[in-house]
Amino acid sequence: MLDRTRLRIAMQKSGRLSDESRELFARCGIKINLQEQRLIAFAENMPIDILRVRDDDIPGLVMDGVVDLGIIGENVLEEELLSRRAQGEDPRYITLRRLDFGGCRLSIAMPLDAEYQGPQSLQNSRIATSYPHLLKRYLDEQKVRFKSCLLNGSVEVAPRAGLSDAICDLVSTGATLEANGLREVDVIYRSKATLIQRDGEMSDEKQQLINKMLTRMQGVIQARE
Ligand code: PRT
Ligand code: ZN
Repeated sequence: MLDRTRLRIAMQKSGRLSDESRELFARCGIKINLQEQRLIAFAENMPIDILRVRDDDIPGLVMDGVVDLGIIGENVLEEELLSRRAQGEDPRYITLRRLDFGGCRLSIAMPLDAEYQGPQSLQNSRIATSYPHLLKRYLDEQKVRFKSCLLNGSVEVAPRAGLSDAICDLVSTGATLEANGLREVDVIYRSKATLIQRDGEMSDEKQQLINKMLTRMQGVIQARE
C-alpha cells in the first residue's frame, strides 16, 4: 500500500522529458534510485515517491488528485485540459513553475508546393494531428472550418500518404518536417515543460517539502540562466 503521507510526483518514464526531470530532482538534492524498471521509485533522503509513467497520463493523474505534483509538457497539459472541458468537466491544477527544458512549438505544416496565405488557406481542409483540441481552439478563433484526422504517431507522413492536406505537430529543429517535404506555415502554441500541483488541501509537511523544492529549483534554474 502506498504511503499517502509521502509526496507523490509523476514524471515521464522514458522520453524527451525524463533525463532532464531526473536531473532536476538530483539538483534539488532528491536522491532517487531509478535504475530499476519500476513504476515507483522511492527517494532515499526525503519522503518523496516518484511515479514513472507515459507523459500523456501525467495531467490526468494531477487533475484527478492521484499524485501531488507532475512534470509535463504544456502542450500535453493544455490538450488534456481542453479535452476534459469538452467533456463537461472542470479540471483543476496549480502551475508551480515553468521549467527551462522541453521547449518546442506546435505548428501547422503543409507540403512544399501547397499555397498558404494565412489560416484562411486551410478552409475545409483535412489536418492530421495528435492535438485536436489545441488545433480546434486556434482555427475556431480564425473562423476556419476544417476536418481533423487524429493520429498519435507518424503525423508527418499523413499528407504523403494521402490522409490529410496539412499537419499540426510538434517541431523543435524542423528537421522532421524538412525530411518529409513539409513547410512550417504557422505556429499555434509554444510549449515548455512545467511543474504542476494538484488542487486541494496539502498537509503542512508536504507543503513545506514543496516549498523547499521550489526554493532549490529557483537556485538551480537561475544558475543555468
Ligand atoms: O512514451 P511517452 O508517451 O511518455 O512519450 P512520447 O513519445 O509521447 O513523448 P516524447 O518523449 O516524444 O515527448 C515528450 C514531450 O517533449 C512533448 O510532449 C513535448 O512537450 C516535448 N518535446 C520537445 C517534443 C519535441 N521537443 C519534439 N521535437 N516532443 C516531440 N517532438 C517530436 C515531434 O513530434 C516530431 O516528431 O520530434 C519531432 C520533431 O522534431 P524536430 O527536431 O525534427 O523538429
Ligand atoms: Zn506520450
